[in-house]
Amino acid sequence: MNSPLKLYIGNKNYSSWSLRPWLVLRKSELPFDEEVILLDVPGYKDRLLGLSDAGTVPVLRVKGDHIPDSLAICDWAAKAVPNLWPSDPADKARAREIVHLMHGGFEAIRTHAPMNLRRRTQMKMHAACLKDAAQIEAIWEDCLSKHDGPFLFNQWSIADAFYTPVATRFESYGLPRSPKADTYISELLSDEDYMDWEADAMVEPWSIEATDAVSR
Ligand SMILES: N[C@@H](CCC(=O)N[C@@H](CS)C(=O)NCC(=O)O)C(=O)O
Repeated sequence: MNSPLKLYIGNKNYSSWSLRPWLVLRKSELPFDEEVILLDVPGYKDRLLGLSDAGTVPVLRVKGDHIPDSLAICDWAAKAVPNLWPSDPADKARAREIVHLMHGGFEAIRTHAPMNLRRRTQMKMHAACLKDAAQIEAIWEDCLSKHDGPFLFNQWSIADAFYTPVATRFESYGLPRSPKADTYISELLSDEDYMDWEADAMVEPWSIEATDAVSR
């Protein structure tokens, strides 16, 4: 039987916004179907606009409704299932703050180090990208220093989902990181749900040349 939930996502190798709510739905243990909509192929935008006015993935179909936007989908899941946000009110506030920072900012790391799970390079990175990476590392260090770990607020939360695609960028582009940040990155990238996504990404036959060619 089809699930009442269906998550439309972009190519798993490249779509960082899709990875975030996909991880959250996995952690929620709500059953859901998924469909990859290939990005940057002829007609892809019309397909996306057929799902939502935003014309982007991810989109979650809940029965007849379509919810676009990674954060809106995560919030929908957090209403359906407890503990996706930290339970401590101050932790929840900080988690929301750093999720909003990621959702609306860090433009340079997104532009100069786009998610590309198959990529490994040691190229010289743009200064603005390194600045974003250092700011992200400072956020991680701050949260990890106030909690026992292994995640930003002890238990896995939506905040960790939002920073998992960033952890992949540290790996793909060899971004410098402190030992504490390195341990956190390893934790995120050895998560079994993330590894399922990554395994699919590794065997996807499609590539987006413009993203593969990103250089400094
Ligand atoms: N703010 C949106 C951003 C979504 C987004 O930009 N998704 C990209 C894929 S990672 C997309 O659909 N791009 C298609 C396009 O720009 O035409 C979210 O959080 O979901």
